[in-house]
Amino acid sequence: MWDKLTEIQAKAEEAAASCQDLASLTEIKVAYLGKKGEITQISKMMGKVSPEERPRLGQAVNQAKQKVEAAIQRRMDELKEAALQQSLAEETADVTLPGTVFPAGSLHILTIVRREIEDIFTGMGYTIMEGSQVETDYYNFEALNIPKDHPARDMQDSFYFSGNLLLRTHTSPAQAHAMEQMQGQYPVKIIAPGVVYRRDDDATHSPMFHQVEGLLLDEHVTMGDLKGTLRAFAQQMFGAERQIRLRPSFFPFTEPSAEVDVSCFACGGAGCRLCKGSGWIEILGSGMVHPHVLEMSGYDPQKLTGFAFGMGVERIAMLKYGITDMRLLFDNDVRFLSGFGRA
Ligand code: 2NL
Repeated sequence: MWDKLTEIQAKAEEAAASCQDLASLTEIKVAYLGKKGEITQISKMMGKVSPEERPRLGQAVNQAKQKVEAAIQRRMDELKEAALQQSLAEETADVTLPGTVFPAGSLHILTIVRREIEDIFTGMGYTIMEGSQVETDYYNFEALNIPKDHPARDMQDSFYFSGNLLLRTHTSPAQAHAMEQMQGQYPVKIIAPGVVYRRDDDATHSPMFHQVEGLLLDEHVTMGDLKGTLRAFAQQMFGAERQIRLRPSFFPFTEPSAEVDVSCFACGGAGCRLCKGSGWIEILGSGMVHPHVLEMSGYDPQKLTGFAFGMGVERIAMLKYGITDMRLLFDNDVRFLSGFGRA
């Protein structure tokens, strides 16, 4: 039996070592170590040897098993490695094949334009303030000098939750909060971008739209500072050659107030269809902060002055990118929205 065991082990090791593929290696494993395998058979004959010899034979059978298992494993590793090396040598990748193209998203044009406006003013040292969309009557109207009988306060014109709470109709309340928080300290130099709501819905009005307002409070701030600041904005937004002009206007929260026009960027000011022959295009409203607004927010109008302005992001975007129908901005048609590139 001893000789037989030695012989089987040698045969098995030799078979494993010379085996050429994984399938026959599995067959070899079954043939020697399987349920009816040759080595298994020997271990089943244990009863036929004398009790004294049994432990030694048991040990020898186990050792033979381990050796054969190791030989099979070694050969398996060799065959797998060889297969890998062969596939690495044979397989080539065609790097000229077109890859899978995933549709890339892009920013909404209003986001692009809002960021352009923000970048221009942060470049001039302004800080961005985002207020909340739900406001009280006080911050949306009262603190901005909008009297109780003003038409904007009508239910027809604003979205109310209750008598006192409404969706902000402009971003000014964010600035009123900021002034109040500053507790009379200055300078205040902020812009307030964001969404606002009004009860309008037609070809040129959306009930939800976007504004960017700006506010500068300090000693000795003049209308000249206002004009220089807005000219710098207009030139960065619409071209270095642009000029601006101020026309008298009215807002409850500024005095004096002015509409701001930019020289037409389509015709350079000569007059064309875009500027309706005038050479000028209205882009925003502005003015010197009303003394009463300063007072209500804790500032002394004898000590300091300030300017403020506000613009509609939709209007700026439509002008700059030649969009003729505002509804395109809100229809979510990807064929339109993806036309502005830039991710
Ligand atoms: C427009 C005009 C404007 C302001 C907004 C403002 C804010 C505070 C105090 C004073 Cl806290 N003024 N904002 C001033 C003038 C004009 O917006 O046509 N917006 C689209």
